[in-house]
Amino acid sequence: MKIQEFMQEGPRLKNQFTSDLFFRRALEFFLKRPPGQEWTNRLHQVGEDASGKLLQWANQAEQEKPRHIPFDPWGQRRDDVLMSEGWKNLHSYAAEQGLLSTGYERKEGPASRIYQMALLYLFHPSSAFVSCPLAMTDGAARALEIYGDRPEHKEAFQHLTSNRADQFWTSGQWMTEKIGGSDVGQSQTLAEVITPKSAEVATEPPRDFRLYGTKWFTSAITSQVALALARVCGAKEGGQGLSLFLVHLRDGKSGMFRQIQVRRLKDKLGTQALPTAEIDLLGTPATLVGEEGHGVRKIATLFNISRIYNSICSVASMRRALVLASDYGARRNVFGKALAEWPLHQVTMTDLLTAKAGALLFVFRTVELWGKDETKSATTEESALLRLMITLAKITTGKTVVEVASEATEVFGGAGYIEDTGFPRLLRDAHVFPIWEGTTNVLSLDVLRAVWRDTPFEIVQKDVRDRLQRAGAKEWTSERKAIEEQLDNLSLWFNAHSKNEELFSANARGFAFEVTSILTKSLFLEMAATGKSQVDQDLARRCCHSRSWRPLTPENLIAAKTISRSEGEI
Ligand code: MFK
Repeated sequence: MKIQEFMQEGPRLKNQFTSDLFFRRALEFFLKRPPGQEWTNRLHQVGEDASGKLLQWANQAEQEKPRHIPFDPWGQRRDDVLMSEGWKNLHSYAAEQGLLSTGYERKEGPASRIYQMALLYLFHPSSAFVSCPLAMTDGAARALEIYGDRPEHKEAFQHLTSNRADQFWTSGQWMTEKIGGSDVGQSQTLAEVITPKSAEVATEPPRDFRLYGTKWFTSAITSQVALALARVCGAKEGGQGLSLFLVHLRDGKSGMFRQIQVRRLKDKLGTQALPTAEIDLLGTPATLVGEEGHGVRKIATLFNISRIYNSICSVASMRRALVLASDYGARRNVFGKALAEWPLHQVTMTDLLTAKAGALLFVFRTVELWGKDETKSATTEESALLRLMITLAKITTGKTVVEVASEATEVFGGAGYIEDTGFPRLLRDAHVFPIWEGTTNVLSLDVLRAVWRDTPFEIVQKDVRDRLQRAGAKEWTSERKAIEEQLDNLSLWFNAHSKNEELFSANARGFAFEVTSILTKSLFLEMAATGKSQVDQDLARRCCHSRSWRPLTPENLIAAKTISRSEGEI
């Protein structure tokens, strides 16, 4: 007797642009019209490649991990970092498809960043984290555009924003040191001035330095340039005493590092195709970018852009996890019917898809403001809102992607736990998002800094109320009321407690999620009320009536102190 062997079909990936109807409607919502034909073709192409050749290159990059060769056979220091062809192809593709240049050509005016981030959204999940060097490159380009004042800064800017693979450079961001990545103001790297020739002394302050110190997390060590923080010898302590420097990593002729030694590549939980290194700066030549000082403020330009990338890539990873899980749900037969037909699975997926859709709206709203701000078409309130929303987007999407990746992996049962299905990698990679460019708690404290200094809470209130007004149709009255009530409760809490630093900071995470929730609901509502899609209406109803936050009271805080300090007792 021949037993017919059961074969489970794996999930399949279709064109990632054409099949993502919610994303397409969201783009129209923010662009206020469908993308033109030329853009539709570009997005279609990247969507197609994301399920084809990009995926193959990414798999190659993951299999042939970066290798550090510290010495040549004769003992001479080399510090070569060998990368796979797949990785290099992904770099070239990113340049040629305008993943960077679109943001700087600004052909679409304020909407240019929306188009650029749409490309990133499609590219990232099949990019083996080439998206990480792109994030830093974009941030560095913007910092050089604002602060760069030397011919070499302008030249680097041209390369960083080029759409020609043979001209395109990437940039590192050298910030984190052994003392950690959070308290940047404690950075210990020193910048020693290179004594200028006597003729220059009288005319301008010194610009050429040598850097000495250790940078502890330098992703993309294969980049051509990096922006680094260092303290000019004798400058004051803290973030204001730091300055921003441009480093050209390699000697133009020999291709060797310029007074840089790679200690080792990091052995990371995920993002293993990405060459993240520990490096020693041993008198590395560097030029000062802008005036001396205010390094943290200057590098904030860079890390804010990386945080936007982080948020877009988080949502893109959620999409990848969920589109695979959805496809699999239709193929997988269990207890007599398709997995997708089981009510509990449907509810589980609905929660995840709603979370992903909300996150997508929130980050693209952030991107909309970013594009307006950069092209000087934002109002003062919009620029202030952007400052807060970048941090909120990073906090909330970084947390959500971990949950979504974990749940989506579970949809596959034991298969999701097997390495070559790709799910373990997706899960490991997801964990970088809440850490890369600032942890959840550090950024939650940044939310306090934002509402105290830069984004008065009234700006959030006004943005929500304006949006609710635009979603004014009668059939949405109960959703509007639900959002208004949530906003009123939060406003009351904010007015009562925002000056109590200890209580506010203990509640910072909950507060960040609550503000994000309210803004997201208002976006869902406007999109549903002004559009025609039944799915969007269902999503809006589900999201708008979801539960809201319960802040910690002073009594809870006292209990939290006791519990958290119990030193192993619990
Ligand atoms: C895919 C990758 C895989 C590789 C693995 C990665 C593993 C992770 C490796 C890392 O370490 S990533 C780096 C993570 N670190 C960060 O992202 C930094 C986190 N810390 C913060 O964000 C702190 O809030 C901050 C360092 C900014 C606090 O520093 P300070 O010196 O206490 O800030 P301060 O005095 O409040 O602000 C200094 C200036 O910066 C002010 O401007 P002024 O100089 O004009 O007064 C602020 O307005 C400005 N500023 C601070 N935060 C800002 C900002 N401006 C805009 N946006 C912000 N968010």
